[in-house]
Amino acid sequence: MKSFLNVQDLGNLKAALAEAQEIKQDRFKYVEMGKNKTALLVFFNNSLRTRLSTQKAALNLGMNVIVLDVNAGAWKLETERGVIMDGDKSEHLLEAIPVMASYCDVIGIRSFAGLADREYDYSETVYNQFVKYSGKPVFAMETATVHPLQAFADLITIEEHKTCPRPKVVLTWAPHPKSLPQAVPDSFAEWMNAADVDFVITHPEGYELDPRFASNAQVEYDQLKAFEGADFIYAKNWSCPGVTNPDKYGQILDDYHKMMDWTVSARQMAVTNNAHFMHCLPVRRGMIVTDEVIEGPRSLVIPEAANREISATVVLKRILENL
Ligand code: AN0
Ligand code: CP
Repeated sequence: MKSFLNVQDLGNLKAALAEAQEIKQDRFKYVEMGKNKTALLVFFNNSLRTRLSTQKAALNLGMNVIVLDVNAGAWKLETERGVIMDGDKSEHLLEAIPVMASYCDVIGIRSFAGLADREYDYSETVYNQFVKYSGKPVFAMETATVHPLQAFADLITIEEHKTCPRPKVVLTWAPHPKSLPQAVPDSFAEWMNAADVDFVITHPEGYELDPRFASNAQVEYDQLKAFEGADFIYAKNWSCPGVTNPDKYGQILDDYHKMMDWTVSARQMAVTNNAHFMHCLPVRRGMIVTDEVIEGPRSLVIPEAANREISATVVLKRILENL
């Protein structure tokens, strides 16, 4: 594997899920594989889980790890070509990428959507420059439009907790005070469409996800109706993807105070099939979900986060196999 952005990069999903379980049984099984190989993890944005779980995954495989927080200690990087660099950015990605690549064998990138220019974000400008100019395998640790390590961990978690062959999985929008990227719901939708689940998306009008990720997934604008009989509820806020309303791209469409009936609470969970609650974290309690639901016996947020180590180990292993 030379690049990890989309579900297809992993090939057969059932085989990848089996490999995840093999690694979960013995996370150091392939500790010899990464000997004298170095993973560089580049963060343009904050992280708790991705930072720790990806480092742990690299250590499971016997790799060395270097972590760079671009905005805390490195030179501020210009990412657009052709600009006169007279602002606060001291170095261009076009030099920084080959330099960083010279010190490592694999590069992970966290670079969120700017949410100002849809075309810039949806063409994965920053990630693709790393692919083009590093000459090394590159994997997404949440880029402008995708978060595949999260979606893979989510799928592993659903596989572990499902009690029927084809569970009903509902992705629900929930309120948030700040504009957030669409990467998590984009990837979740893409991966659920590829998995053996009955998938429904629910959100207020105007938040339609890009069809390259949502594809033909069923959209139900009535949240309570969508929740009926669900086995898994996956909550997430996202800003306007600008599909039906390009001028609103990256914006919050209605003041969150008016949207608080979308907060996942016992009221909606009551119509589900005793559904598990999922969220990628970090989560704002009282906005996305009530304390009662996230602390309740059906909440999977902690095992879900723990599975990030497993998804990252499988992905790094696949990359190492092809170095
Ligand atoms: C980010 C997002 O919504 O994309 C990261 C989630 C994993 N969340 C925040 O910025 C709060
Ligand atoms: N879920 C997730 O990616 O969390 P972090 O932003 O803390 O890495």
